Amino acid sequence: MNQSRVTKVLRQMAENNLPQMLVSDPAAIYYLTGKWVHPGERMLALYLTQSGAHKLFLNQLFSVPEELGVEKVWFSDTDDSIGILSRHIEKDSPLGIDKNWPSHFLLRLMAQKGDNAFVNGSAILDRIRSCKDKEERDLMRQSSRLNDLAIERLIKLVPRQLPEKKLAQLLPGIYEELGADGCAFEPIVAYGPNAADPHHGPDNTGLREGDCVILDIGCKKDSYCSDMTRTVFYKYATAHAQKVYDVVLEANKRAIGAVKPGARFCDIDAAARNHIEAAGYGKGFLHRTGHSIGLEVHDFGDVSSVNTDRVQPGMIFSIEPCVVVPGELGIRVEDLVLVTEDGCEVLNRCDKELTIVE
Ligand SMILES: [Mn+2]
Repeated sequence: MNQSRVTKVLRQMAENNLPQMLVSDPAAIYYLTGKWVHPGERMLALYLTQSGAHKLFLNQLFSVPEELGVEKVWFSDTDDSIGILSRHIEKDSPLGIDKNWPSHFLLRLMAQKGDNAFVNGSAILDRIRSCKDKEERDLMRQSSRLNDLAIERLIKLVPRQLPEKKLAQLLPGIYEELGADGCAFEPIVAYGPNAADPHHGPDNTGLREGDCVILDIGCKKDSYCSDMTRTVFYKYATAHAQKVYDVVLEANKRAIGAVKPGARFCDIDAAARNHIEAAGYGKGFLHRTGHSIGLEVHDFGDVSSVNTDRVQPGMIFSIEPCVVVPGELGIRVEDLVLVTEDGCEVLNRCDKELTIVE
């Protein structure tokens, strides 16, 4: 167990009058124990209690180190896992539940422990995880460094004129050569009009001169995710494409310029969105400006017009304004930023000025 993280969680639980909590999200359990368990459909839960008698409930099929620093309660596939869990939960006392715990577990537990007040306990861990500690900041830097190197290699391969799918298929090999632990998500490779779909799945589309090329890629390194987008052009960029590119790049820079402790996420979103709207492309900015990232590509918290939370040092999130023009093109420029004491550190150093590859 990572004692300093567990202590932070217990302190926040106390402030929220929560004596006990079940953590079931594998990423949150990794965050607290340093061990990944991917239980599939089987039950997995870390029980945290102010009494200090924490317990990890897990199926015998999964192995964890002997010295995990927490008592283990094992069960088999034929045991009543919820019945075993419920015997360890304090009666008449509120219980925090993970927001993503499958309802078939929760409903059975509620039926057995009707006297407990069940509350969403995720906000506590989500907020603690949103501010990365020193170790995590270094891991996030390393992951983004590898992603910088990977996208530079991928951009060099664009002139081969491979279909989108074939170019995307080269990425896992690049990550492996660089020492990353694979893709953090399905890479997006989109040419020309396909780039107007923000989540375009790479297909057999071929590359034509004048196409924009969106590359939205991320790797994992030591469990931490990177995520970056660059849009380059093959052979030439039309005057309109250049204009749109300038608008998106400036929106990216303005949003990054707005990142500092105390700023609200919605203000950062506005810094990008207002610029794009003023340029007349507001309808083409289809999504929020960014999302938090860490152990998961989309961690809790986003850079959107409705998030009035204030930014704090240690938070890491993406800045990824876009403009799509259906039938013609899509432009997105995405960097990860780490909030510092007086501004932010941009984790991606790969060039983002308009690039034409030949
Ligand atoms: Mn992203």
